[in-house]
Amino acid sequence: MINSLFGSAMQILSLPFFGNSQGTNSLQAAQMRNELVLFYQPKVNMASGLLVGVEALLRWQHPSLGLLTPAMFDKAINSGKPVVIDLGRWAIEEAIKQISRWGKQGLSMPISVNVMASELTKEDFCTWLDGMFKDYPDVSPAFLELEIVESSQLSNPLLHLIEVINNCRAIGIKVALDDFGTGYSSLSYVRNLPADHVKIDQTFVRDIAVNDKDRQMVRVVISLATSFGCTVIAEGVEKVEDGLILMKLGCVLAQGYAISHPMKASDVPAWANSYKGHQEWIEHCASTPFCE
Ligand code: G
Ligand code: MN
Repeated sequence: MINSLFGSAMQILSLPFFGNSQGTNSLQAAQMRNELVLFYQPKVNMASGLLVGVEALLRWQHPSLGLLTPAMFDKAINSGKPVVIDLGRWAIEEAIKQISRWGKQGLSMPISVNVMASELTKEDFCTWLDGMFKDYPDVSPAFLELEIVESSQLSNPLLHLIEVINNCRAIGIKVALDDFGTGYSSLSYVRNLPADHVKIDQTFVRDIAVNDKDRQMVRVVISLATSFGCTVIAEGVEKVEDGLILMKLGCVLAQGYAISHPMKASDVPAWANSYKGHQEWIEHCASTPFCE
């Protein structure tokens, strides 16, 4: 198991040498060798055709295996144990730097970052985050969104988590509940955690055109989320048809291969300038009363 990346310098320095290490510390070693990068996947409003932001997704540019997604990390590390990726603070810092870089190029682009609930309650997250925004005064906290993935630690102190989220939202940071519907405590999360968005997990979206149960599930999640004042975004939208079904169910925000695969930071500005929306989605909305 990979423990916190933010352990003491001694821990980091005492890693078995970074070179070809195949041990449990390989992800840390990869991070030290600058092999970890963030790719960015657009999130759009299907009704208006507008780009609303990008999600930062972790990738490992492995020296021999090539570009790896987190699902492939296990194989690369080969430790026989599940890899716990708690690189939330590193990813947040990278995202803030990227918002700043894009801002200087004239691109205003909110970024959402995946963080485990357990990372938010560790050490003093709010003080650390405050420090980040002091270091990058050109970045508005409103451009950062935290996509919270449920922690598997049942002992996770819920009150502390709520306090951290409230503090983040008080300075303008947006909060999304990620992979919604898959975790053991999704229902209590949406009840207890103050959030702006709920992200419908891609496993419910994948077969939405053919699986009635998935469609009902999405319908219920939309109804639940909106009744708690959250906006819903669907991930894993692979076909234009899936987007039309989602819009009919009341979800206009989407992310997925039908829009774009995740891409390098340097490809985002050109993509953002050329994206005009999907005609079928825009036309569907134009002909539907009360479409957002
Ligand atoms: O739920 P989470 O945000 O962790 O999932 C993001 C992952 O899903 C990323 O690794 C991304 O590459 C992948 N992904 C994004 N869009 C799609 C899609 O439309 N289809 C599939 N199968 N995977 C996707
Ligand atoms: Mn996510």
